[in-house]
Formats: sequence, structure tokens, C-alpha cells
Amino acid sequence: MNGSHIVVGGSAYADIDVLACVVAYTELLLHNGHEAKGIITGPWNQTIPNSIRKWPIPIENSFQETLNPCHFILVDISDPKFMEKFVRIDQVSEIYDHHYGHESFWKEKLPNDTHIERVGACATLIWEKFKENNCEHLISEVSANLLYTAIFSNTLNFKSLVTVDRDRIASEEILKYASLPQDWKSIYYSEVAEGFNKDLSTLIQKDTKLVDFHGSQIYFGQVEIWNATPIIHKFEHKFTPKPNEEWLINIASIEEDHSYFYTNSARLQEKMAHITDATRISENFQVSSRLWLRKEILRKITSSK
Ligand SMILES: [Mn+2]
Repeated sequence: MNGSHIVVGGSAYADIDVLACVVAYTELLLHNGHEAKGIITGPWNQTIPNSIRKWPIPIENSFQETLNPCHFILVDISDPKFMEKFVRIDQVSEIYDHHYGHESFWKEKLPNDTHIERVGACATLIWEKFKENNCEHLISEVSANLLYTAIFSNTLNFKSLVTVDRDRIASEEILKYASLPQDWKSIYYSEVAEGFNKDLSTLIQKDTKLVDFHGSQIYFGQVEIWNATPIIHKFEHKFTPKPNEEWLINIASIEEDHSYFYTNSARLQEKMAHITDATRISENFQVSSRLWLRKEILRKITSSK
């Protein structure tokens, strides 16, 4: 492949998985002698806490049009609606994702370069690509740290049902190349929790998707937290939806191993009870017996119309 390579995620916001994939895959392309750049234009969400923001992360935040043709590589995204605006579909050369729904669209365009697979973190696919290219030993500490963190964060510490052995294996292998404190997971999650206490409402807005539900749009947010008990009690003081908006928020409580669902909509509460067997614990809250991820719930919502 000639020309420069631009690695990108979605336009709305970036989570730790997107960031890790963009940075590590750009690095892999450079190791392979390509010209490559990683770009994220949207804000970084709460899954990327302060100590990670201090790492020397090679990434750009805007796209400069050049005369040279470029190839776009999509990571952690396959829905054309959410692509960065500067990405041209006919110039996409590769795609790595673990969200469902657009496999056939891409497979038709890029039969050999569409890697949309059922793994817990897209970071797992990027690590496997490092191995396929025999480049594991070349990976930088920053990329290894990011991929490792993305895998445990995106799989809710390997507890979410989307987790597969490939995620566990990748995470163990990457750890050899990472340089992180012993208690990194608890540091990571406590920093993420600190962020929540500061500005829950803004954080939710940053990780919210607009989803079509039986013909009207709902707001579907997600919060992943080590232990959600402290925020459940003050949640409604900190987050108030506009009266005309229908909201569903999945609050994944990792240590407790269950999800809390906040909703201000009776039909969504009923739907969630049906999909997940969640029990109601207060007017707007339900709790499920296991952890759920938004992408699993979305799959149920869209397949059971
Ligand atoms: Mn992901």
C-alpha cells in the first residue's frame, strides 16, 4: 500500500479502546515502514483518566488535507454514520471492530481487510495483528500499556459476557511489554470513579449514543465503574434528563458484578426487565444479576423488535 495511512475511530468521542487501537495500530504501520498517523478529533471520555492523559501519546487531533492520496484504517468502529467526517468510504483500506451490524457492508467492499470479530476489546485484534507481523517485541511501552488497559477496561475486567479467551490471552501476552504499577487496575478504576464524582452529568453526555427504539430516538448512556453503590444514591441529584428526552443508562458495577439501569421511561424499564431479568429497586432504577454492556443490550433491542 502506497500513500499515507490514517488510523481513526469514531467522530463523537474516544474511549480507552479507540485510543489504544489508534495509537498501537499507527505504531505497527510505522514499524512496517509505512507513513502513518493516528487522529482522534472528538473528546476523550472518562475511561481515559488523568494519569493516562499524562503519558506521551503520539496522536493528532485534526486532519489536514494533502495532495497525496491516503488510506483510512478504521478501528473500533464500523458504522459509517459515526465515522470521522473527513473519512471517505472509498479510501478505507482496512477495518478492525467488535461492534455488530455492519459486517456485510464492509465485507462486500473489503473482503480480505474487514476484521469485525466477536472479541471483548478491539485492542485484542490489534495485538493479534502485532503478532501476525512478528512485531510484538517492537511494541512501545505506551502502546502496550494502552492495549493492556483497553482490554481489561472494555471487557469490564473480563467479567462481561462479550469476553473471550482471545482477550485473556492477549492481555497476558501484552503485560510482558507493558510498564505499569502493580496495582494499576485499582489505580485506574479509582481515578475513573473520581472523575464521576466531579461531573457525572457531563461524563454521561460524553458516552451517550442516540439509538432508534421502535421508531423514536432514545439516549443510551453507559457508565463503567469499579463499584457503583456510592453513585446510585446521589445519581438523580447529579443527572436530570430534559423532560422530552427518553434516557437509558447502563451503570456497570464491576466489583459487584451487576449492572444498574437508570431510565426515565416506562417502556424502556419494561423492555429492560424483559431483556435482562432486571428487578426494580426504585422508581427509575433496576438492577440485573450480572454485568451487561451497552453493545449486548443494543443487540437484544435491535433483534427483538
Ligand atoms: Mn471497543
